[in-house]
Amino acid sequence: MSRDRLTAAVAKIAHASNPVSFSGAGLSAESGIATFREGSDEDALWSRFDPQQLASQEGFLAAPETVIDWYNWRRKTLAGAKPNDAHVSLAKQPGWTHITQNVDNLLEQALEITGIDSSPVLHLHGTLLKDHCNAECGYEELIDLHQAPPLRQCNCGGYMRPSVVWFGESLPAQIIQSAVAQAEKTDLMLVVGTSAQVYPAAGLIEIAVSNGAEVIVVNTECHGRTGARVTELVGEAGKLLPELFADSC
Ligand code: BJW
Repeated sequence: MSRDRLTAAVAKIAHASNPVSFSGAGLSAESGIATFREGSDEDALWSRFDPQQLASQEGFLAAPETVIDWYNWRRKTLAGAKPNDAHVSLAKQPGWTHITQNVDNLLEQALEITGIDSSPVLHLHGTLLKDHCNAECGYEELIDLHQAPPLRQCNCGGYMRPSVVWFGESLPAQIIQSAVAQAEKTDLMLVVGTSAQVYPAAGLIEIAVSNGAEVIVVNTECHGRTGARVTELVGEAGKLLPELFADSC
């Protein structure tokens, strides 16, 4: 990666007045959390399981126990995970809004560690830290990641399920509305570790670009996103984010 590009990105961050981060699974990869779509990576969740089947209402109704076991396997990994240098770098920046597709709480943990926990984190795809009733009776429970319960029924008879957003389900209305509003008014969006294939989340980048924002993309793979205001930095988030923010505080 060219030093000039990194220098240009550092300058863009320094000049931003209303910066936003938009992250995906790659942000947590260096914490040992598997990403979703990297087929060659033996840790990629979906190289071993069919995501469309597991992360959908149809998949859950067809094989509820398999789906819950899959989520509990992921919860166990998350229970032992710690924020990495990328989370910590983001968390150290005052005045940022964080929009994430991730269902882990590693960015919040980093915000707690750094003491800058007033920065909002908008979780577009929900959280692994909670379950709710799939029959939509409104019942929900916090989950201990170390001891996630097996498949069980709610008092109303419906199955309990993770409070994440599956394919074909709507994103939480207030969260996506806030995220769209942030994407419309930001002057700098830092896009970290996402393949940007899942909508409507990925559309936030297009919203920011079309509203004149500078966009910095940090990813281990080159996504070839082009445009006068787009800077692509290829490399690991845990290495690049500390470099990007080195001079800012
Ligand atoms: C690193 C790195 C390192 C690695 N450093 N980088 C418009 C067009 C087409 C389709 C649709 C559309 N609108 C809606 C759809 C349908 C669908 C969709 O988008 N499908 C596409 C797959 C085509 N969307 C939906 O269904 C959404 N709902 C919806 O739109 O509701 C309205 C509606 C209702 C009914 C009918 C129609 C519309 C819901 C989407 C929910 C997504 N849920 C999941 C699962 C969450 C629960 C769980 O965790 O199990 O969210 S899917 C999965 O993908 C997860 C992620 O948040 C999401 C995004 O993945 P992400 O984060 O980008 O991960 P990867 O693995 O793809 O990428 C990782 C990247 O990191 C890679 O690029 C690496 O290179 C990089 N990387 N290590 C930096 N160290």
